[in-house]
Amino acid sequence: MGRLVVVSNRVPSPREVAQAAGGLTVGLADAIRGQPTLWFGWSGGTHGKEDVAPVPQQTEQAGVTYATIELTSRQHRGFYQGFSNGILWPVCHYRLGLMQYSRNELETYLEVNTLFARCLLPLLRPDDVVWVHDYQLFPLGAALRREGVSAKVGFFLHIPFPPEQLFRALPGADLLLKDLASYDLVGVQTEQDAANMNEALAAVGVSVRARAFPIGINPKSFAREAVRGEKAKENARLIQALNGRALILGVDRLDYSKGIPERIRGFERMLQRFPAHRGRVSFLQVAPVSRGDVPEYKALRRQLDELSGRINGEWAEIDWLPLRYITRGLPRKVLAGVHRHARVGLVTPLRDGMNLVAKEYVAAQDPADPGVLVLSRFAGAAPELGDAILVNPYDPDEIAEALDQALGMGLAERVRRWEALRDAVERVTAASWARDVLAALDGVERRAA
Ligand code: GDG
Repeated sequence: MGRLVVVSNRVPSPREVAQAAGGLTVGLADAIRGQPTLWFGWSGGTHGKEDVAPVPQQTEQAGVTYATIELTSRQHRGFYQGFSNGILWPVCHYRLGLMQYSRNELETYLEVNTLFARCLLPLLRPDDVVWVHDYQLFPLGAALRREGVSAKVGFFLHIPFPPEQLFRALPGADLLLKDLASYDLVGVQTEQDAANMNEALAAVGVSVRARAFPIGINPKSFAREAVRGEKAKENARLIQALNGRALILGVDRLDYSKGIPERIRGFERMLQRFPAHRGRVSFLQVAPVSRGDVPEYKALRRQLDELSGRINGEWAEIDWLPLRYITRGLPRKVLAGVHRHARVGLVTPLRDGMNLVAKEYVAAQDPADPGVLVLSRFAGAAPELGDAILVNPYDPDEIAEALDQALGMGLAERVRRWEALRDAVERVTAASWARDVLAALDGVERRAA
């Protein structure tokens, strides 16, 4: 295989890659190790010169060349905040009603994809293999072909792909689907996503077919972090504050797809219906703020501030706080340690491409005394993690019953379920995911441009 060219909206800094934080970075860091790689994308910065084409800034570290461009603030607003996060994100998460469609933003989205293609073009070599990531870049393959690129180009969608009828309600959907025809390989997370996308592609007469490549984590390294993290001083303080009470843990970017208010209501329903847990459990929700400048995210934050305040006001005792809610991110090691200490991992997205947090919770457990995963049926991870307690996240009673079941579960059943989950988490890792996608891309016939 030739040089690997990774394209993603944001390019992680070399330091982020070295520390290998999220699943995507870990997977790619493993895949690119020892292989000449160019990583291209947006720097995260903006410039004010509308009429000047940006020049990629390049840095090199450990065999990887990082090439980034800046966008104007108009481009950033329309492409990123607007079309990517205000329109495509809700539609792909089955939330058509939250889409704030604007034709102007669709145009800026297409414009920035063309800009990416033009800026990447001079950096490409004929034998490169290009791997494009995620919903910000649906049209990039077609834009590269228009610039005359004949290299193999693959695409991977990290978020769900909704049913055909839902996706095609998005103005511009047919255009995005037709652009997918320019890729030599289209990968999605689950068989359901592949079926949905293939129905949509067939409806617009595109012959390329999507295939499922579920993403994984690096379970061994997360388990090591968890053992170290449980001993970190932040965790000693948490354990002391819990004073022997069982910990229920939620960890999500503050995003409406993650079902955080629904989950908190499920926890409250548990307190109402199962009084034995009052005073004996504590729920910690870690929810680092993300996309804080998109209106729906601001509204969600207000809603959560109010809900968490009301629940603590109503249920707390002078020596018991039912809910801890943190909108800052925690260091990865600390977080891994908290996962290990949690009796229940509560992962209830309304819809999620995969959800790496569920896999991280499993990897972090103590094999001799593992906790219980409560997982939404609508996470992409659910088909692989069927030995969790699966719930419908829209039903607070189902969440309450699952929490009660999890908190009361005996050691033998916890171990049996956890061993099955651990096998699943070890079966597909971040590295094997990246290898599988690249092997498939290597194996396909180059399509006509
Ligand atoms: C997208 C798709 C798909 C979270 N809070 C903190 C923190 N995190 C880390 C988690 C995990 C990552 O962020 C989140 O990954 P998820 O997969 O759960 O969710 P998205 O960010 O929505 O990711 C998703 C994924 O892409 C990969 O394809 O699975 O479906 O939506 O690694 O641990 N990390 C630290 N502090 C925090 O407070 N350090």
